Amino acid sequence: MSVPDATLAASEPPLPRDVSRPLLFECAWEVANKVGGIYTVIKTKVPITVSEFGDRYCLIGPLSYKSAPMEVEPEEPTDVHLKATLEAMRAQGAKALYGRWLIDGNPHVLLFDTGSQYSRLDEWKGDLWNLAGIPSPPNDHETNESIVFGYLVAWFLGDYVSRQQTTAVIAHFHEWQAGVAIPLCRKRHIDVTTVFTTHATLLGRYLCAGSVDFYNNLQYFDVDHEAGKRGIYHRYCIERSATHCADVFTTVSHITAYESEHLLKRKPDGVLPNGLNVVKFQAMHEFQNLHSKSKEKINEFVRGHFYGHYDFDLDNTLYMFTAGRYEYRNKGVDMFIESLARLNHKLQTSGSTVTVVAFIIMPAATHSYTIEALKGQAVTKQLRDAVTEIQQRIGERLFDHAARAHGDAPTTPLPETLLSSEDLILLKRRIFALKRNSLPPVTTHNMADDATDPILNQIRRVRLFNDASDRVKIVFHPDFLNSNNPILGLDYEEFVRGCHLGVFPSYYEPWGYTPAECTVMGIPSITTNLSGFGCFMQDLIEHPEEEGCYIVDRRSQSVEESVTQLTTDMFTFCNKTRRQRINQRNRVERLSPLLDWKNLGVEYSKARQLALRRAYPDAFWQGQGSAEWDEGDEAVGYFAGGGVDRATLGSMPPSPRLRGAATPGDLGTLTEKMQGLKTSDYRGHQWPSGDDEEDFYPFPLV
Ligand code: G6P
Ligand code: 1S3
Repeated sequence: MSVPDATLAASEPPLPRDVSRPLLFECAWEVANKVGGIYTVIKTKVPITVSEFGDRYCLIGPLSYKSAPMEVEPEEPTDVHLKATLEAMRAQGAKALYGRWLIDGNPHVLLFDTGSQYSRLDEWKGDLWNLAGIPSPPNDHETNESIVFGYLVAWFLGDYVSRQQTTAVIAHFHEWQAGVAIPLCRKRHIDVTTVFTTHATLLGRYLCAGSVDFYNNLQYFDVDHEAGKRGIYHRYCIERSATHCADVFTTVSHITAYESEHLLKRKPDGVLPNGLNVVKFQAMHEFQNLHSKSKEKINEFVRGHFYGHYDFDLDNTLYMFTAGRYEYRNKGVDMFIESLARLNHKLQTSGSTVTVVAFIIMPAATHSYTIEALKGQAVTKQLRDAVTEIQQRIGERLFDHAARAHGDAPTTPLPETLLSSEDLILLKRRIFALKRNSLPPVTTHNMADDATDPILNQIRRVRLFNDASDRVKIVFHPDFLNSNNPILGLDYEEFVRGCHLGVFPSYYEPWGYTPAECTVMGIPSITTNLSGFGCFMQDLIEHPEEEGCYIVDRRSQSVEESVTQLTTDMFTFCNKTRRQRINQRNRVERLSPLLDWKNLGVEYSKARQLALRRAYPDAFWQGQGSAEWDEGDEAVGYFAGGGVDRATLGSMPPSPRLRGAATPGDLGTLTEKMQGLKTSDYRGHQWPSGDDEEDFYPFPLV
């Protein structure tokens, strides 16, 4: 079959498109389809994008018949051209769901059923090879999905702009899975302007997961060879072609910009840091109350999990956690566990009375909950029920005794008249059930691969087995959290609020939503200067650690030194008083405006404006477009930046000292300014530049 819209798309529009009120299609595999971090980016960004584009905004994603009914309310398109395009596509068998995504902002959403066009897979694979030289092996399901999805999106865009010829269209794509449409738009001359945002690079993720000194050697990698060796050459080709064919190429942090320049061979036009929807409570202390309430739920779990060995004081116990995609080395779990072992030693030798319970929340393949973990919750529940029952009976006896008090009868009841022998027997039975011969388990689930699981093996290596003498206890929960779970029954947000410290010592982390989420909930966190978020905070705040945002240097010191720094940071935290912890939470929470889409959304606006200028330069010369855009001067308007509202960063407790030029315009770094940067000028660090490039491959191949 010839590509349905190829001829239509190639025809020239009769008049220049209006760039002042463009339409925006934002396309990602995670639109209405939760897989990982990109879902959070897209979903939380919707309100700010809707406030800018209103009905001119539509998201495009894959159609999952399982999740769509919960996520989307079907609707007839009001845009006649869009309606006609979908009808034309349907007539050729392409199925799609159009409607409103049921999230904050209620945007239009268009979901394509890739299954409806699998019959064209081979033909499209051949076309992709002929058109862009991108190969595709037969059995890579994820790539096949991406190809069918990409062809459907390009088909849609091509047909749509052949009907709607008056208004400029921006198509913004996220990550390689949505990238196939970009070279198609370019090769077919589809009259849209494209932005490609990468949230990581394929090769970066793979290389870092191995034992390579990644950051010191980025400029030396033979990218094709490395991709081929890992069996991802075809995916890499899609990613690289999307990067190069897009009008504007962006990423989420400077560290990933540096990585992209070397691995994808294009310097990004700008950095679009990830934001969040920051919810401000009416009462300042409300988030502190939420901490207390959520902590009580975690206390409840801990009482059950450590039954029989619950010999520590919960009032003097701190909850630390790490969470995220199970990437053992990339997310720094190796370093976290090693540092916990050292922290344990430090707390023991310093005679500290503090207990730390460290949670690792990372989904892995499991069979079920362990019997021990379930039993722990059951026996403590039985104990609580028994105590409630006895309490009730004591209350009744006490009332009875008081009601019958008269004359010379003693007003104070004897204890044995209140607590009957039956009560005592019940209590003893429940206490007896709490006895156990084994230590509290380090994991809540039966792992599918217990013997080779890297987290369990590291715990075994450092011997953190929840012994009574251990001041640091470990709970590995290899599943997502959910308030309906029988064990640790809390939603993720509730869990984070109840903890004291998030620890994310990542080695590979383009952005890092986990510490950002901690910050907006007022929970201190530790991250690294190899994470986009860590570098971002370090750039903006003079002394991030004083604000409860600890940043471990994993860039300029040895692994041993980084582990020592992480251990010291955790130990310092353990020595804080409750008052100091409360203060620190207040200070952390005050940083949240820095992460609010209300401030960071402007970076996306800038990228879109640049895309319009690149695709329709004449429109800007003719005085069209945003009034803020002066001829030839991209530094005016959006680029000037609005400035973070420092008033909201407040006066009490002491406001964080921001570095001088902290405006949204400075947060992201931009386009032409970015192009002028030398490699070594990326924010956050002095990176090795190509200047001192040596002609050898200086580390072992893995
Ligand atoms: C919040 C509550 C306080 C509580 C404190 C516990 O700030 O408002 O009432 O005492 O949390 O803090 P901690 O760090 O000990 O969990
Ligand atoms: C990626 O998800 P990940 O955890 O695989 O995208 C996220 C959103 O941009 C980002 O926060 C994260 O660092 C990346 O790694």
